Amino acid sequence: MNYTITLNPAIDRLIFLDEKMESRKTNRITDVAYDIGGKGTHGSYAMSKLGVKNIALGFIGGLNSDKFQRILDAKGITNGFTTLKGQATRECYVVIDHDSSGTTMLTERGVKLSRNDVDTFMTNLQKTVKAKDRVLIAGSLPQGFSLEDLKRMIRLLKEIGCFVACDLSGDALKLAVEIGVDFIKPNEFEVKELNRAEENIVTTLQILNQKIPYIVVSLGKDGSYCIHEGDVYRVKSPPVKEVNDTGAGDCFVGAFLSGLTKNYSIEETLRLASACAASKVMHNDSTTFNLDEVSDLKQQVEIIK
Ligand code: TA6
Repeated sequence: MNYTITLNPAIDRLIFLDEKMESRKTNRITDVAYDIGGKGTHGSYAMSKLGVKNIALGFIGGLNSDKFQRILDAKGITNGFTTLKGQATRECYVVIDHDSSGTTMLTERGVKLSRNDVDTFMTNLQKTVKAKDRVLIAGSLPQGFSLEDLKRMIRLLKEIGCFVACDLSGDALKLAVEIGVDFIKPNEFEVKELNRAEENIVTTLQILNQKIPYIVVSLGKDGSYCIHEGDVYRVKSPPVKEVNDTGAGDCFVGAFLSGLTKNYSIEETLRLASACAASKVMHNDSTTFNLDEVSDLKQQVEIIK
């Protein structure tokens, strides 16, 4: 079974404007829509859409859990979130203007966990996952969940024998690298931060790859680098008309894990992930991609080894 863990999920409030947002101006909203937010939930959506069974885990606030659950159900995401009484799942505001010169995202802090919340989650996780399960830990850490807790969770999953994928940033990413997980997806700036000796990007990746079997470096519109078994792949995304890039990286990760689950070759996995992310960018919410578009876009992904 595959699992995603989104410790601090969100409801994305998509705010559409006809004109570019500007300060010192009344920016008129033309439409508002809602989608699921938080990186692991998006990974779950991508896997489900590609026919890969998975369960989304994490914490949600009880005050708006109906709204959150309705979106999960509409998106077909099987889940087992832990509900925190008296708290609300955060909202993330995504501003999308008509000519789509890139979205602006504003994120709330989210839920606050007690020691008991964290300990109960770890105990349940230990009872749920089995050796060889794939577990994606993605998104920011909520208040009350420390780096020590993250270390404990990754170690627990590794001891059980799970494949541990992490889409984390900052100190959480550094910790995942230090422990040695199975998959990371830093962006090019984060790779530079991981690279204390200041070698070039390929050398850095080759060093990291001795510990981490799958590394994808996202380059936004320009595609990605992937390193696996010492081989470096430069992946160029197909050109598409961008409507909303929110969630494209998360979609890539979910599709990448789907490819691995289906035992695709690394090239086929990268082709699938890149095409799903490109299709996602053409849609105006945070999750949606289209399978017909994906099969066309797959032909246009360029991979150089
Ligand atoms: O990557 C997009 C997204 O998942 C949004 O949907 C939004 O909810 C946000 O990222 C959350 O990111 P964070 O890093 O705060 O967990």
